[in-house]
Amino acid sequence: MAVLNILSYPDPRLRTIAAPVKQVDDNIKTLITDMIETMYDAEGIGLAASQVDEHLQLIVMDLSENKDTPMVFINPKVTPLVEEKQPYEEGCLSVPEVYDKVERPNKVRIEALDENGDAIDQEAEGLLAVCIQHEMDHLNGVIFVDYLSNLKQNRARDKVKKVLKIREKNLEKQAQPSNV
Ligand code: QAP
Ligand code: CO
Repeated sequence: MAVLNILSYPDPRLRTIAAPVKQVDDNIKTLITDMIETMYDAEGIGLAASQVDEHLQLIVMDLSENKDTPMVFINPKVTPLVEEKQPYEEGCLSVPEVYDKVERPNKVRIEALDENGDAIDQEAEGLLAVCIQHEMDHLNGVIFVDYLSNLKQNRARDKVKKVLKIREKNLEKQAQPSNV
């Protein structure tokens, strides 16, 4: 088990297109376990492999209250079931402390494989529908801030830079406990 490094916006590696998973083998199973651990450690509800610099079509998610129901989607295909789009306030582990509304269809069909290589075919609404579309975007190199105005994208870039700097400082403090 390992907590993986999450790439931050605007890292160009987040623009890489993910390749399909060919076989759900032990390497993929280890990656799935590590991604779930990474998502819980960062207090996220969803994580795409692209965000940990693994360019494979793999998504983990946990929308449960007690964070005890991880979901895995391998080689997902998402089809909108409604034309109408609804706004939802999104965030992203790769864009820390930036949140904004994005409009997406709020009912979709999800076809994928699970962690055992078994087929998933389900209809999703609400947060699951929003989250799977957000994570699918990552596999195609798209980040939620791409849907926002240029002004908001620039602000997001500045904000992430600032947050990362503060986090780095806090890590230095932790590493040097004599500096009280
Ligand atoms: C994607 O995002 C999502 O900025 C998953 O400081 C989010 O798990 C889809 C997070 C909302 C739909 C709606 C973000 C944690 C987590 C932050 C996440 C942060 C700490 C984001
Ligand atoms: Co994201």
